[in-house]
Amino acid sequence: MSDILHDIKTFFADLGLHLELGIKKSNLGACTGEWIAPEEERKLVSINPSSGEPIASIIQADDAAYEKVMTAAAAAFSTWRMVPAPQRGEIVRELGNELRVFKEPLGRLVSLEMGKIHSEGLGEVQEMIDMCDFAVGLSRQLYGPTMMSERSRHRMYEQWHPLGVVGVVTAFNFPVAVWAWNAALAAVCGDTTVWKPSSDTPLTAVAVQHICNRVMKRHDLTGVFNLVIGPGRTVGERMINDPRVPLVSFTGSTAMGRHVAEATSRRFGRSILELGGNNAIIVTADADLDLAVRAILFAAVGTAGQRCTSLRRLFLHESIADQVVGRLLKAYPSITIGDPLEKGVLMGPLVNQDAVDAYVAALEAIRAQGGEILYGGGRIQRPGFFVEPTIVRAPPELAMAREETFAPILYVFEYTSLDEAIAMHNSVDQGLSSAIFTESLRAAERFLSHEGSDCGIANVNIGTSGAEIGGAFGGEKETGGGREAGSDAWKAYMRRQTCTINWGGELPLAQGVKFELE
Ligand code: UN1
Repeated sequence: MSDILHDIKTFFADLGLHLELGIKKSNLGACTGEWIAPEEERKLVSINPSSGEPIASIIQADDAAYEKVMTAAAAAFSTWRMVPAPQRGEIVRELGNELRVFKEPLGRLVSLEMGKIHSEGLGEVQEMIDMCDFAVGLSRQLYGPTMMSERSRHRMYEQWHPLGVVGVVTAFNFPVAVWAWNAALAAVCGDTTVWKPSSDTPLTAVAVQHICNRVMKRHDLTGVFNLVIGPGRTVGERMINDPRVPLVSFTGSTAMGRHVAEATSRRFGRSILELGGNNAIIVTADADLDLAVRAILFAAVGTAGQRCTSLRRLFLHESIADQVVGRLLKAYPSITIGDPLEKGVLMGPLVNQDAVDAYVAALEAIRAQGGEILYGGGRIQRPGFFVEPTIVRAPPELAMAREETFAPILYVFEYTSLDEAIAMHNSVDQGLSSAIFTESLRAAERFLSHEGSDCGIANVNIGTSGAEIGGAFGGEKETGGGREAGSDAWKAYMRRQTCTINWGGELPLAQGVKFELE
Protein backbone atom coordinates (compact mmCIF):
# COMPACT_ATOMS: atom_id res chain seq x y z
CA MET A 1 0.00 0.00 0.00
CA SER A 2 2.78 2.43 0.85
CA ASP A 3 4.10 2.21 -2.74
CA ILE A 4 0.74 3.28 -4.04
CA LEU A 5 0.54 6.16 -1.60
CA HIS A 6 3.99 7.19 -2.73
CA ASP A 7 2.90 7.11 -6.39
CA ILE A 8 -0.19 9.11 -5.65
CA LYS A 9 1.85 11.61 -3.68
CA THR A 10 4.19 12.01 -6.66
CA PHE A 11 1.15 12.49 -8.88
CA PHE A 12 -0.11 15.28 -6.66
CA ALA A 13 3.35 16.83 -6.56
CA ASP A 14 3.50 16.76 -10.39
CA LEU A 15 0.27 18.69 -10.40
CA GLY A 16 1.78 21.26 -8.07
CA LEU A 17 -0.67 20.15 -5.44
CA HIS A 18 -0.29 21.09 -1.82
CA LEU A 19 -2.22 18.08 -0.65
CA GLU A 20 -0.50 16.02 2.00
CA LEU A 21 -1.19 12.35 2.36
CA GLY A 22 -2.15 11.28 5.81
CA ILE A 23 -4.14 13.89 7.66
CA LYS A 24 -1.30 16.19 8.49
CA LYS A 25 -2.14 19.15 6.36
CA SER A 26 -5.38 20.28 4.82
CA ASN A 27 -6.21 21.26 1.30
CA LEU A 28 -8.98 23.46 -0.04
CA GLY A 29 -12.25 22.31 -1.50
CA ALA A 30 -13.25 25.36 -3.51
CA CYS A 31 -11.66 26.59 -6.70
CA THR A 32 -12.35 28.83 -9.66
CA GLY A 33 -8.84 28.52 -11.06
CA GLU A 34 -7.66 30.14 -7.84
CA TRP A 35 -8.12 28.07 -4.67
CA ILE A 36 -10.42 29.71 -2.14
CA ALA A 37 -9.82 29.49 1.60
CA PRO A 38 -13.11 29.30 3.53
CA GLU A 39 -13.69 31.43 6.61
CA GLU A 40 -14.75 28.40 8.56
CA GLU A 41 -12.50 25.31 8.52
CA ARG A 42 -14.60 22.19 8.15
CA LYS A 43 -12.43 19.22 7.38
CA LEU A 44 -13.48 16.32 5.16
CA VAL A 45 -11.39 13.19 5.46
CA SER A 46 -11.15 10.90 2.45
CA ILE A 47 -11.10 7.25 3.45
CA ASN A 48 -9.52 4.39 1.54
CA PRO A 49 -12.38 1.87 1.31
CA SER A 50 -9.93 -1.03 1.01
CA SER A 51 -8.44 -0.37 4.44
CA GLY A 52 -10.86 1.97 6.21
CA GLU A 53 -7.85 4.26 6.78
CA PRO A 54 -7.72 7.98 6.01
CA ILE A 55 -5.86 9.01 2.84
CA ALA A 56 -5.92 12.78 3.18
CA SER A 57 -8.28 15.55 4.10
CA ILE A 58 -9.55 18.71 2.47
CA ILE A 59 -11.26 21.79 3.84
CA GLN A 60 -14.83 21.99 2.62
CA ALA A 61 -16.37 25.04 1.01
CA ASP A 62 -18.47 27.16 3.37
CA ASP A 63 -21.22 29.58 2.31
CA ALA A 64 -18.73 32.34 1.60
CA ALA A 65 -16.57 30.07 -0.56
CA TYR A 66 -19.67 28.87 -2.44
CA GLU A 67 -20.61 32.48 -3.09
CA LYS A 68 -17.15 33.32 -4.42
CA VAL A 69 -17.19 30.30 -6.73
CA MET A 70 -20.66 31.02 -8.07
CA THR A 71 -19.88 34.70 -8.61
CA ALA A 72 -16.73 33.77 -10.53
CA ALA A 73 -18.56 31.15 -12.62
CA ALA A 74 -21.33 33.61 -13.51
CA ALA A 75 -18.80 36.32 -14.41
CA ALA A 76 -16.71 33.92 -16.50
CA PHE A 77 -19.81 32.88 -18.45
CA SER A 78 -20.16 36.36 -19.96
CA THR A 79 -16.68 36.13 -21.50
CA TRP A 80 -16.48 32.36 -22.17
CA ARG A 81 -19.69 32.42 -24.23
CA MET A 82 -18.08 34.97 -26.54
CA VAL A 83 -15.16 32.66 -27.36
CA PRO A 84 -16.09 30.97 -30.68
CA ALA A 85 -17.20 27.38 -30.10
CA PRO A 86 -14.36 25.78 -32.15
CA GLN A 87 -11.86 27.73 -30.02
CA ARG A 88 -13.58 26.47 -26.90
CA GLY A 89 -13.20 23.04 -28.45
CA GLU A 90 -9.45 23.58 -28.80
CA ILE A 91 -9.20 24.19 -25.07
CA VAL A 92 -11.20 21.03 -24.36
CA ARG A 93 -8.80 19.22 -26.70
CA GLU A 94 -5.93 20.36 -24.48
CA LEU A 95 -7.81 19.12 -21.44
CA GLY A 96 -8.20 15.71 -23.09
CA ASN A 97 -4.47 15.65 -23.87
CA GLU A 98 -3.60 16.57 -20.29
CA LEU A 99 -5.83 13.73 -19.08
CA ARG A 100 -3.90 11.40 -21.38
CA VAL A 101 -0.70 12.47 -19.61
CA PHE A 102 -2.22 11.83 -16.18
CA LYS A 103 -4.29 8.77 -17.08
CA GLU A 104 -2.27 6.29 -15.03
CA PRO A 105 -1.97 8.19 -11.72
CA LEU A 106 -5.50 9.61 -11.93
CA GLY A 107 -6.82 6.11 -12.63
CA ARG A 108 -4.94 4.83 -9.60
CA LEU A 109 -6.32 7.60 -7.46
CA VAL A 110 -9.86 6.69 -8.56
CA SER A 111 -9.16 3.11 -7.45
CA LEU A 112 -7.55 4.18 -4.19
CA GLU A 113 -10.33 6.54 -3.16
CA MET A 114 -13.40 4.85 -4.64
CA GLY A 115 -12.37 1.19 -4.66
CA LYS A 116 -12.90 0.12 -8.30
CA ILE A 117 -10.22 -2.12 -9.77
CA HIS A 118 -7.25 -0.59 -11.59
CA SER A 119 -8.50 -1.44 -15.08
CA GLU A 120 -11.83 0.21 -14.33
CA GLY A 121 -10.09 3.23 -12.79
CA LEU A 122 -8.12 3.63 -16.02
CA GLY A 123 -11.31 3.03 -18.01
CA GLU A 124 -12.96 5.85 -16.17
CA VAL A 125 -10.19 8.29 -17.13
CA GLN A 126 -10.43 6.96 -20.71
CA GLU A 127 -14.14 7.81 -20.57
CA MET A 128 -13.15 11.41 -19.71
CA ILE A 129 -10.69 11.49 -22.62
CA ASP A 130 -13.31 10.08 -25.00
CA MET A 131 -15.74 12.74 -23.82
CA CYS A 132 -13.22 15.51 -24.48
CA ASP A 133 -12.57 14.17 -27.99
CA PHE A 134 -16.29 13.93 -28.65
CA ALA A 135 -16.80 17.50 -27.42
CA VAL A 136 -14.00 18.81 -29.64
CA GLY A 137 -15.77 17.47 -32.72
CA LEU A 138 -19.07 18.74 -31.44
CA SER A 139 -17.66 22.25 -31.06
CA ARG A 140 -17.98 22.56 -34.85
CA GLN A 141 -21.36 20.86 -35.01
CA LEU A 142 -23.72 22.73 -32.71
CA TYR A 143 -26.18 22.78 -35.57
CA GLY A 144 -29.61 24.32 -35.79
CA PRO A 145 -31.92 23.51 -38.73
CA THR A 146 -33.33 25.92 -41.31
CA MET A 147 -37.08 25.76 -42.04
CA MET A 148 -39.04 26.76 -45.13
CA SER A 149 -41.14 29.76 -44.21
CA GLU A 150 -44.77 29.85 -45.36
CA ARG A 151 -44.34 33.57 -46.03
CA SER A 152 -42.68 35.06 -49.07
CA ARG A 153 -39.21 36.53 -48.57
CA HIS A 154 -38.93 35.18 -45.05
CA ARG A 155 -36.25 32.98 -43.61
CA MET A 156 -36.59 30.78 -40.54
CA TYR A 157 -33.96 28.95 -38.58
CA GLU A 158 -33.08 27.68 -35.15
CA GLN A 159 -29.91 28.49 -33.29
CA TRP A 160 -28.44 27.39 -30.00
CA HIS A 161 -27.03 29.78 -27.44
CA PRO A 162 -24.96 29.10 -24.35
CA LEU A 163 -27.11 28.63 -21.27
CA GLY A 164 -25.11 29.88 -18.26
CA VAL A 165 -23.65 28.22 -15.18
CA VAL A 166 -24.26 24.48 -15.05
CA GLY A 167 -24.27 22.84 -11.62
CA VAL A 168 -22.79 19.35 -11.81
CA VAL A 169 -23.48 17.07 -8.85
CA THR A 170 -21.73 13.73 -9.20
CA ALA A 171 -21.79 10.46 -7.28
CA PHE A 172 -18.90 8.50 -5.76
CA ASN A 173 -19.16 5.56 -8.17
CA PHE A 174 -17.99 7.43 -11.26
CA PRO A 175 -16.11 10.19 -9.47
CA VAL A 176 -14.57 11.71 -12.60
CA ALA A 177 -16.19 10.32 -15.79
CA VAL A 178 -19.64 11.73 -15.08
CA TRP A 179 -18.10 15.14 -14.41
CA ALA A 180 -16.48 14.92 -17.86
CA TRP A 181 -19.79 13.94 -19.51
CA ASN A 182 -21.17 17.24 -18.29
CA ALA A 183 -18.18 19.54 -18.16
CA ALA A 184 -16.77 18.76 -21.62
CA LEU A 185 -20.15 19.31 -23.27
CA ALA A 186 -20.96 22.39 -21.20
CA ALA A 187 -17.56 23.91 -22.03
CA VAL A 188 -17.92 23.61 -25.80
CA CYS A 189 -21.52 24.84 -25.51
CA GLY A 190 -20.19 28.04 -23.91
CA ASP A 191 -21.29 27.32 -20.35
CA THR A 192 -19.26 27.41 -17.18
CA THR A 193 -19.60 24.60 -14.64
CA VAL A 194 -19.59 24.39 -10.87
CA TRP A 195 -18.85 20.85 -9.75
CA LYS A 196 -20.00 19.42 -6.46
CA PRO A 197 -18.44 15.96 -6.22
CA SER A 198 -19.41 13.25 -3.78
CA SER A 199 -18.02 13.71 -0.29
CA ASP A 200 -16.68 10.14 -0.57
CA THR A 201 -14.32 11.10 -3.40
CA PRO A 202 -12.99 14.63 -2.83
CA LEU A 203 -9.38 13.87 -3.76
CA THR A 204 -10.11 12.77 -7.32
CA ALA A 205 -12.12 15.97 -7.76
CA VAL A 206 -9.26 18.09 -6.40
CA ALA A 207 -6.85 16.33 -8.77
CA VAL A 208 -9.11 16.90 -11.80
CA GLN A 209 -9.54 20.55 -10.86
CA HIS A 210 -5.76 20.91 -10.78
CA ILE A 211 -5.55 19.35 -14.24
CA CYS A 212 -8.17 21.83 -15.49
CA ASN A 213 -6.31 24.70 -13.87
CA ARG A 214 -3.10 23.78 -15.71
CA VAL A 215 -4.90 24.01 -19.04
CA MET A 216 -6.91 27.12 -18.27
CA LYS A 217 -3.87 28.97 -16.91
CA ARG A 218 -2.20 28.72 -20.33
CA HIS A 219 -5.12 30.65 -21.73
CA ASP A 220 -5.34 33.06 -18.83
CA LEU A 221 -8.84 31.85 -18.03
CA THR A 222 -10.46 31.30 -14.66
CA GLY A 223 -14.03 30.50 -13.70
CA VAL A 224 -14.84 28.10 -16.56
CA PHE A 225 -14.31 24.88 -14.57
CA ASN A 226 -15.06 25.38 -10.89
CA LEU A 227 -15.20 23.18 -7.82
CA VAL A 228 -17.09 23.32 -4.53
CA ILE A 229 -16.71 20.41 -2.18
CA GLY A 230 -19.17 20.40 0.66
CA PRO A 231 -22.18 18.62 2.10
CA GLY A 232 -25.30 18.20 -0.01
CA ARG A 233 -27.44 19.82 2.64
CA THR A 234 -25.49 23.10 2.42
CA VAL A 235 -23.58 23.39 -0.87
CA GLY A 236 -25.93 21.13 -2.87
CA GLU A 237 -29.04 22.78 -1.46
CA ARG A 238 -27.75 26.26 -2.31
CA MET A 239 -26.90 25.18 -5.82
CA ILE A 240 -30.27 23.66 -6.70
CA ASN A 241 -32.05 26.77 -5.41
CA ASP A 242 -29.65 29.25 -6.99
CA PRO A 243 -31.27 31.31 -9.78
CA ARG A 244 -27.80 31.83 -11.31
CA VAL A 245 -27.78 28.11 -12.19
CA PRO A 246 -30.18 27.49 -15.11
CA LEU A 247 -29.27 23.81 -15.28
CA VAL A 248 -28.41 21.27 -12.60
CA SER A 249 -27.10 17.89 -13.71
CA PHE A 250 -27.57 15.49 -10.84
CA THR A 251 -26.44 11.88 -10.43
CA GLY A 252 -27.63 10.08 -7.32
CA SER A 253 -30.60 8.43 -5.66
CA THR A 254 -34.17 8.68 -6.88
CA ALA A 255 -35.18 10.24 -3.54
CA MET A 256 -32.62 13.04 -3.87
CA GLY A 257 -33.34 13.40 -7.58
CA ARG A 258 -37.00 14.03 -6.83
CA HIS A 259 -35.95 16.81 -4.48
CA VAL A 260 -33.58 18.29 -7.09
CA ALA A 261 -36.33 18.17 -9.74
CA GLU A 262 -38.80 19.93 -7.44
CA ALA A 263 -36.35 22.62 -6.37
CA THR A 264 -35.12 23.41 -9.89
CA SER A 265 -38.54 23.39 -11.52
CA ARG A 266 -40.02 25.60 -8.79
CA ARG A 267 -37.73 28.32 -10.10
CA PHE A 268 -38.15 27.20 -13.74
CA GLY A 269 -34.60 25.95 -13.83
CA ARG A 270 -33.82 22.72 -15.65
CA SER A 271 -32.36 19.48 -14.46
CA ILE A 272 -30.71 16.45 -16.00
CA LEU A 273 -31.34 13.52 -13.68
CA GLU A 274 -29.46 10.23 -13.66
CA LEU A 275 -31.02 8.36 -10.76
CA GLY A 276 -31.53 4.78 -9.63
CA GLY A 277 -31.44 1.82 -11.95
CA ASN A 278 -32.69 -1.73 -11.50
CA ASN A 279 -31.17 -3.26 -14.56
CA ALA A 280 -31.97 -6.69 -15.90
CA ILE A 281 -30.82 -9.26 -18.41
CA ILE A 282 -33.18 -11.73 -20.07
CA VAL A 283 -31.52 -14.96 -21.25
CA THR A 284 -33.57 -16.92 -23.78
CA ALA A 285 -33.47 -20.68 -24.28
CA ASP A 286 -31.29 -20.42 -27.42
CA ALA A 287 -28.80 -17.86 -26.04
CA ASP A 288 -25.03 -18.26 -26.30
CA LEU A 289 -24.49 -19.10 -22.65
CA ASP A 290 -20.73 -18.55 -22.74
CA LEU A 291 -21.31 -14.94 -23.73
CA ALA A 292 -24.18 -14.56 -21.31
CA VAL A 293 -22.30 -15.86 -18.26
CA ARG A 294 -19.28 -13.63 -18.91
CA ALA A 295 -21.51 -10.60 -19.36
CA ILE A 296 -23.51 -11.42 -16.23
CA LEU A 297 -20.32 -11.66 -14.18
CA PHE A 298 -18.98 -8.29 -15.28
CA ALA A 299 -22.35 -6.55 -14.96
CA ALA A 300 -23.25 -8.02 -11.55
CA VAL A 301 -19.88 -8.20 -9.82
CA GLY A 302 -17.84 -5.52 -11.63
CA THR A 303 -17.39 -2.30 -9.64
CA ALA A 304 -18.78 -4.35 -6.71
CA GLY A 305 -22.27 -3.78 -8.09
CA GLN A 306 -21.90 -0.03 -7.62
CA ARG A 307 -22.68 1.17 -11.13
CA CYS A 308 -26.03 2.74 -11.93
CA THR A 309 -25.95 0.22 -14.78
CA SER A 310 -25.01 -2.80 -12.64
CA LEU A 311 -27.01 -5.95 -13.26
CA ARG A 312 -29.49 -6.57 -10.44
CA ARG A 313 -32.13 -8.89 -11.95
CA LEU A 314 -31.58 -11.91 -14.15
CA PHE A 315 -34.47 -13.56 -16.00
CA LEU A 316 -33.58 -17.07 -17.15
CA HIS A 317 -35.71 -19.22 -19.41
CA GLU A 318 -36.76 -22.26 -17.38
CA SER A 319 -35.04 -24.65 -19.80
CA ILE A 320 -31.57 -23.17 -19.18
CA ALA A 321 -32.01 -21.75 -15.66
CA ASP A 322 -30.27 -24.56 -13.77
CA GLN A 323 -27.41 -24.59 -16.23
CA VAL A 324 -26.79 -20.83 -16.00
CA VAL A 325 -27.10 -20.80 -12.21
CA GLY A 326 -24.71 -23.76 -12.06
CA ARG A 327 -22.16 -21.91 -14.17
CA LEU A 328 -22.48 -18.79 -12.05
CA LEU A 329 -22.05 -20.80 -8.86
CA LYS A 330 -18.87 -22.20 -10.34
CA ALA A 331 -17.57 -18.80 -11.47
CA TYR A 332 -18.34 -16.71 -8.37
CA PRO A 333 -15.84 -18.45 -6.04
CA SER A 334 -13.01 -17.77 -8.50
CA ILE A 335 -13.56 -14.00 -8.39
CA THR A 336 -10.60 -12.58 -6.50
CA ILE A 337 -11.78 -10.00 -3.99
CA GLY A 338 -9.34 -7.60 -2.42
CA ASP A 339 -7.30 -4.46 -2.84
CA PRO A 340 -8.48 -3.03 -6.17
CA LEU A 341 -4.96 -2.01 -7.11
CA GLU A 342 -3.59 -5.51 -6.74
CA LYS A 343 -3.10 -7.57 -9.89
CA GLY A 344 -5.74 -10.20 -10.52
CA VAL A 345 -8.33 -8.65 -8.20
CA LEU A 346 -11.74 -8.41 -9.89
CA MET A 347 -13.82 -7.02 -7.06
CA GLY A 348 -12.88 -4.29 -4.60
CA PRO A 349 -14.71 -2.98 -1.56
CA LEU A 350 -17.96 -1.08 -1.22
CA VAL A 351 -17.46 2.63 -0.78
CA ASN A 352 -18.10 3.03 2.95
CA GLN A 353 -19.65 1.56 6.08
CA ASP A 354 -23.12 2.84 5.20
CA ALA A 355 -22.97 0.83 1.97
CA VAL A 356 -22.01 -2.29 3.92
CA ASP A 357 -24.88 -1.68 6.35
CA ALA A 358 -27.30 -1.27 3.44
CA TYR A 359 -26.07 -4.57 1.96
CA VAL A 360 -26.50 -6.37 5.29
CA ALA A 361 -29.98 -4.89 5.78
CA ALA A 362 -30.97 -5.84 2.22
CA LEU A 363 -29.93 -9.45 2.85
CA GLU A 364 -31.96 -9.62 6.05
CA ALA A 365 -34.99 -8.35 4.15
CA ILE A 366 -34.36 -10.77 1.27
CA ARG A 367 -34.28 -13.73 3.66
CA ALA A 368 -37.41 -12.53 5.47
CA GLN A 369 -39.21 -12.16 2.13
CA GLY A 370 -38.44 -15.70 1.02
CA GLY A 371 -35.37 -15.15 -1.17
CA GLU A 372 -32.97 -18.08 -1.15
CA ILE A 373 -29.28 -17.11 -0.90
CA LEU A 374 -27.47 -19.36 -3.35
CA TYR A 375 -24.06 -17.77 -2.94
CA GLY A 376 -22.46 -15.18 -0.65
CA GLY A 377 -24.69 -13.13 1.56
CA GLY A 378 -22.27 -11.84 4.15
CA ARG A 379 -19.68 -9.21 4.84
CA ILE A 380 -16.06 -10.22 4.61
CA GLN A 381 -14.12 -9.98 7.85
CA ARG A 382 -11.11 -7.90 6.94
CA PRO A 383 -10.27 -4.20 7.18
CA GLY A 384 -12.17 -2.01 4.74
CA PHE A 385 -15.69 -2.37 3.42
CA PHE A 386 -15.75 -5.75 1.72
CA VAL A 387 -18.82 -7.91 1.11
CA GLU A 388 -19.42 -11.15 -0.73
CA PRO A 389 -20.91 -11.04 -4.20
CA THR A 390 -24.30 -12.62 -3.76
CA ILE A 391 -26.73 -14.66 -5.82
CA VAL A 392 -30.36 -14.90 -4.71
CA ARG A 393 -32.99 -17.25 -6.10
CA ALA A 394 -35.95 -14.89 -6.11
CA PRO A 395 -39.63 -15.76 -5.96
CA PRO A 396 -41.50 -13.60 -8.54
CA GLU A 397 -42.94 -11.30 -5.88
CA LEU A 398 -39.70 -10.60 -3.97
CA ALA A 399 -40.11 -6.98 -2.81
CA MET A 400 -36.39 -6.26 -2.33
CA ALA A 401 -35.77 -6.95 -6.00
CA ARG A 402 -37.83 -3.85 -6.78
CA GLU A 403 -35.35 -1.63 -4.95
CA GLU A 404 -31.87 -0.60 -5.96
CA THR A 405 -29.32 -1.78 -3.39
CA PHE A 406 -25.94 -0.42 -4.44
CA ALA A 407 -24.08 -3.68 -3.86
CA PRO A 408 -23.28 -6.91 -5.73
CA ILE A 409 -26.59 -8.69 -5.15
CA LEU A 410 -28.04 -10.55 -8.13
CA TYR A 411 -31.67 -11.73 -8.11
CA VAL A 412 -32.36 -14.70 -10.35
CA PHE A 413 -35.87 -15.35 -11.69
CA GLU A 414 -37.19 -18.03 -14.02
CA TYR A 415 -39.66 -17.43 -16.82
CA THR A 416 -41.63 -19.50 -19.31
CA SER A 417 -42.57 -17.11 -22.14
CA LEU A 418 -40.85 -14.00 -23.47
CA ASP A 419 -44.06 -12.03 -22.85
CA GLU A 420 -43.85 -12.95 -19.20
CA ALA A 421 -40.13 -12.09 -19.01
CA ILE A 422 -40.64 -8.66 -20.59
CA ALA A 423 -43.60 -7.92 -18.30
CA MET A 424 -41.51 -8.79 -15.23
CA HIS A 425 -38.57 -6.87 -16.64
CA ASN A 426 -40.63 -3.70 -17.05
CA SER A 427 -42.57 -4.03 -13.80
CA VAL A 428 -40.13 -2.03 -11.64
CA ASP A 429 -40.10 1.73 -11.05
CA GLN A 430 -36.65 2.29 -12.53
CA GLY A 431 -35.75 2.28 -16.24
CA LEU A 432 -32.03 2.73 -16.91
CA SER A 433 -30.34 -0.21 -18.64
CA SER A 434 -31.45 -3.57 -19.98
CA ALA A 435 -30.24 -6.45 -22.11
CA ILE A 436 -31.30 -9.65 -23.78
CA PHE A 437 -29.08 -12.61 -24.62
CA THR A 438 -30.56 -14.48 -27.54
CA GLU A 439 -29.74 -15.94 -30.93
CA SER A 440 -33.31 -15.30 -32.06
CA LEU A 441 -33.88 -12.32 -34.33
CA ARG A 442 -37.50 -12.19 -33.28
CA ALA A 443 -36.73 -12.13 -29.59
CA ALA A 444 -34.01 -9.49 -30.05
CA GLU A 445 -36.19 -7.21 -32.16
CA ARG A 446 -39.16 -7.70 -29.86
CA PHE A 447 -36.98 -6.65 -26.90
CA LEU A 448 -35.90 -3.49 -28.75
CA SER A 449 -39.43 -2.65 -29.97
CA HIS A 450 -42.16 -0.51 -28.32
CA GLU A 451 -43.44 -3.74 -26.81
CA GLY A 452 -40.04 -4.55 -25.38
CA SER A 453 -37.70 -2.96 -22.84
CA ASP A 454 -38.91 0.32 -21.35
CA CYS A 455 -35.38 1.46 -20.45
CA GLY A 456 -33.20 4.27 -21.77
CA ILE A 457 -30.54 1.71 -22.73
CA ALA A 458 -31.36 -1.65 -24.36
CA ASN A 459 -28.64 -4.07 -25.49
CA VAL A 460 -28.50 -7.37 -27.35
CA ASN A 461 -25.81 -9.89 -26.37
CA ILE A 462 -24.04 -7.25 -24.28
CA GLY A 463 -24.42 -6.74 -20.52
CA THR A 464 -26.21 -3.81 -18.91
CA SER A 465 -23.12 -1.87 -17.85
CA GLY A 466 -20.15 -0.39 -19.66
CA ALA A 467 -21.85 1.88 -22.19
CA GLU A 468 -19.74 3.82 -24.69
CA ILE A 469 -19.88 7.62 -24.53
CA GLY A 470 -21.10 8.01 -28.14
CA GLY A 471 -24.72 7.28 -27.27
CA ALA A 472 -26.96 9.37 -25.05
CA PHE A 473 -26.81 7.94 -21.52
CA GLY A 474 -29.83 7.97 -19.22
CA GLY A 475 -33.06 6.28 -18.32
CA GLU A 476 -36.80 6.47 -18.04
CA LYS A 477 -39.34 6.40 -15.18
CA GLU A 478 -37.76 6.92 -11.76
CA THR A 479 -34.31 6.97 -13.35
CA GLY A 480 -35.25 10.55 -14.11
CA GLY A 481 -35.38 10.92 -17.89
CA GLY A 482 -32.11 12.84 -18.29
CA ARG A 483 -29.58 12.21 -21.05
CA GLU A 484 -25.87 12.87 -20.85
CA ALA A 485 -22.68 12.18 -22.85
CA GLY A 486 -23.00 11.49 -26.59
CA SER A 487 -25.54 11.84 -29.42
CA ASP A 488 -27.50 15.10 -29.06
CA ALA A 489 -27.30 15.27 -25.24
CA TRP A 490 -25.50 18.61 -25.76
CA LYS A 491 -28.83 20.29 -26.48
CA ALA A 492 -29.68 20.27 -22.78
CA TYR A 493 -26.69 22.55 -22.14
CA MET A 494 -27.87 25.28 -24.54
CA ARG A 495 -30.96 27.37 -25.09
CA ARG A 496 -32.80 27.11 -28.37
CA GLN A 497 -33.89 30.17 -30.28
CA THR A 498 -36.22 30.17 -33.29
CA CYS A 499 -35.54 33.12 -35.58
CA THR A 500 -37.71 34.45 -38.41
CA ILE A 501 -36.42 37.21 -40.67
CA ASN A 502 -38.55 39.18 -43.09
CA TRP A 503 -36.28 40.48 -45.82
CA GLY A 504 -39.11 41.66 -48.13
CA GLY A 505 -41.12 44.87 -48.18
CA GLU A 506 -44.48 43.33 -47.13
CA LEU A 507 -45.71 42.22 -43.72
CA PRO A 508 -47.65 39.01 -44.38
CA LEU A 509 -49.01 37.31 -41.25
CA ALA A 510 -48.73 33.60 -40.62
CA GLN A 511 -51.77 31.35 -40.97
CA GLY A 512 -53.16 33.83 -43.55
CA VAL A 513 -54.40 36.21 -40.85
CA LYS A 514 -55.34 39.68 -42.11
CA PHE A 515 -54.96 42.68 -39.82
CA GLU A 516 -55.15 45.84 -41.88
CA LEU A 517 -56.45 49.34 -41.32
CA GLU A 518 -59.31 50.18 -43.76
C1 UN1 B 1 -23.01 5.34 -13.58
O1 UN1 B 1 -22.98 4.27 -13.03
O2 UN1 B 1 -23.46 6.37 -12.99
O3 UN1 B 1 -22.35 2.42 -18.66
C2 UN1 B 1 -22.46 5.59 -14.92
C3 UN1 B 1 -21.57 2.39 -17.70
C4 UN1 B 1 -20.60 3.54 -17.53
C5 UN1 B 1 -21.25 4.69 -16.87
C6 UN1 B 1 -21.98 4.35 -15.61
N1 UN1 B 1 -20.10 3.93 -18.82
O4 UN1 B 1 -21.55 1.47 -16.90
